[in-house]
Amino acid sequence: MTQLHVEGEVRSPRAFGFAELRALSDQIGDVSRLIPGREGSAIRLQAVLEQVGPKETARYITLESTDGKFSASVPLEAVQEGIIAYRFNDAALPENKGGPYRFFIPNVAECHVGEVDACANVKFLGRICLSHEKGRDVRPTSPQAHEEHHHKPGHEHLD
Ligand SMILES: Nc1nc2c(c(=O)[nH]1)N[C@H]1C(S)=C(S)[C@@H](COP(=O)(O)O)O[C@H]1N2
Ligand SMILES: [Mo]
Repeated sequence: MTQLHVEGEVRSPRAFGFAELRALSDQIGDVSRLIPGREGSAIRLQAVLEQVGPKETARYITLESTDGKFSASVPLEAVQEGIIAYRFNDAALPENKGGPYRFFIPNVAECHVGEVDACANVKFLGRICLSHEKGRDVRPTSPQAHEEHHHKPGHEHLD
């Protein structure tokens, strides 16, 4: 089963599966209460980070898809409220919802408005890496690039 790897500038890098995330406290039973229109249950990013112990040097968080094709890197401080959706009806979050692990930033700006935007809501999340310098970021940077991005096969907006 796919696992979520959390590594980089942390004291105890480790991987989490459904059961490990389910066992943490700070569960969010209904994602739609934080992010209207989105379904499923989630765990707070902070609860996951507590397990690995970020080092003081960590300033950026890079969120990478399992296939390695998509990656966003944003200041750690800006995503304190971030959540990882991983559960739907007590089973793994399905792929059509960005599962098995999907990052969401509540109340985030629209695409291309500021450094942290909805483009950083990484689907099919496979790796979280903390670092001192900004990491790999392939988010589209212009409205045109964004338009093209969403016309690539397999990158349509999800339900
Ligand atoms: N793995 C992956 N995550 C991704 C993307 C992608 O292409 N691949 N696109 C991003 C962009 S640019 C946006 S705007 C949002 C769109 O999410 P939605 O389809 O759920 O609305 O997903 C983000 N997460
Ligand atoms: Mo986007």
